[in-house]
Amino acid sequence: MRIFHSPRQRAHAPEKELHNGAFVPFAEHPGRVDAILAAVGRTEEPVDHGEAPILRVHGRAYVAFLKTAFDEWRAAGRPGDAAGYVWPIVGRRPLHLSRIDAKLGQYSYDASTPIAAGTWQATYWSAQSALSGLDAVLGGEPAAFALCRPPGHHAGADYAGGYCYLNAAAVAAQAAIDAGRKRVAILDVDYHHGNGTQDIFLDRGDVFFASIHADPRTDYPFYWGHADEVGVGAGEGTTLNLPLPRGTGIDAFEAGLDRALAAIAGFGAELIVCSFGADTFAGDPISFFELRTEDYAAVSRRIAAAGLPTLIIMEGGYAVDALGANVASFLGGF
Ligand code: SP5
Ligand code: ZN
Repeated sequence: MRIFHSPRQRAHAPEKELHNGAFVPFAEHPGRVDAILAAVGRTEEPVDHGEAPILRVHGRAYVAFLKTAFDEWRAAGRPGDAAGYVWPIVGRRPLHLSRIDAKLGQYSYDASTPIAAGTWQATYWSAQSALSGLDAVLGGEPAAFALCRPPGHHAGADYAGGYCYLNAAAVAAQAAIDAGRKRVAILDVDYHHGNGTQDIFLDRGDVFFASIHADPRTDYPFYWGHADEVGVGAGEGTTLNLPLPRGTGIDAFEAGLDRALAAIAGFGAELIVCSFGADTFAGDPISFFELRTEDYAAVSRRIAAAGLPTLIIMEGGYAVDALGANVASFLGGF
């Protein structure tokens, strides 16, 4: 399988995140990619598709913020990486904010997504890896893997969160539509709900979003991913949320997967973009599902059996010692 990744994605390396009341080492670190690269072997440098496909999904003001936030933070005399401390609750109408702290609140929703010196470069090339993977799949490959990092599925059109800045899966799905595909499905099998992806396509009838994830009553991102979120307007019925309880193992996970795949088939998708997180692993330090390394091959065989061209996008997975084997197992099922 062709695998796309740029070393420029390493530039993103925040030091700390706020977690359960304390600053702790940043869990989404470059060592994750090292572990995956050691297991999967040869990768290809993505082609630069420019900013246009990113701006099909993300707002211009948000993109401008991502580019300058770190410099603005340092210009304000702040140490470390840029992170917010105040968030709007009364609606996020466009405001001409000038202070960096105000902008961080406007364009993010949590305190675990700091912007570091290399964040823009890394998230830009992560999106380019997804776009190059899409090119491979549109060109006839049955499947391709975009080794995205930072991940993307928590990022919305104009917000960062959950270690995510640009939404690579959404950028690729939109690019597939723009390349002439009529119906695209995004299948999100990360432990966490892909709230950013859902928000981006919530009112769209041409992009189906299906997600299997930890029940948001107990798990991040809490405010999205409940079973009653089914889409709005032209997108009503093209969002499917399948929350599962902590402790879920492969049998219940596969039952959810089969429901998602049946819905995707019923929708008539021509292509699947799969947001893949290995944080469903039993040994994941921040998650509570019970999948084993060999289960990932079983999951991906079921996805491959749908018979649709599939672009795999790397999302979460924090058990670094097992991450390479888990990703290799998943790719092997294709
Ligand atoms: C892409 C993805 O999997 N994002 C997950 C974001 C979850 N954020 C909330 C939990 C943060 C836990 N941080 C723990 C750090 C331990 N060193
Ligand atoms: Zn996750």
